[in-house]
Amino acid sequence: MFLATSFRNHLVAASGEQIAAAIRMTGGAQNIGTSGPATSTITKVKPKTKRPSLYRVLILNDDYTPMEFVILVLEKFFQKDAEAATKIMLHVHHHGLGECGIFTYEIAETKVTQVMDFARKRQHPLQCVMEKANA
Ligand code: TYC
Repeated sequence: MFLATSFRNHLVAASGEQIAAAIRMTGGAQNIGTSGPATSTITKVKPKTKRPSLYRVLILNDDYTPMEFVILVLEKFFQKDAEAATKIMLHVHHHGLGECGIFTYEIAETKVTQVMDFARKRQHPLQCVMEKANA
């Protein structure tokens, strides 16, 4: 609405909270003493918020970690109830690996560390890894 009458050679920024308008006077000293009106330029600035990359946290099967311990891990670190934890554990037992959850990088990294530390402390060979999720 301040883009009233005295602008020429300008780009008009659409209004809205995601669009910042950078305004600068152009011409500077050259405008002094000229007959034309002062000139301003309004430049659209792209909003730069990006969705974070996501990572899958996986557990791997082995021959020694007790089924009950894997269920406990899924309940304790991934907020699964007993039924969901049992399903995931059996999927891993039969297929070799399975997904515990999908998280941003730092949270996935923390989960992996927590699971690995917990398993090592109990002397179980359970392995937990993360991989970048698609899209
Ligand atoms: N295969 C293990 C057993 O028979 C159970 C197990 C399941 C281990 C899932 C690890 O991520 C795992 N005791």
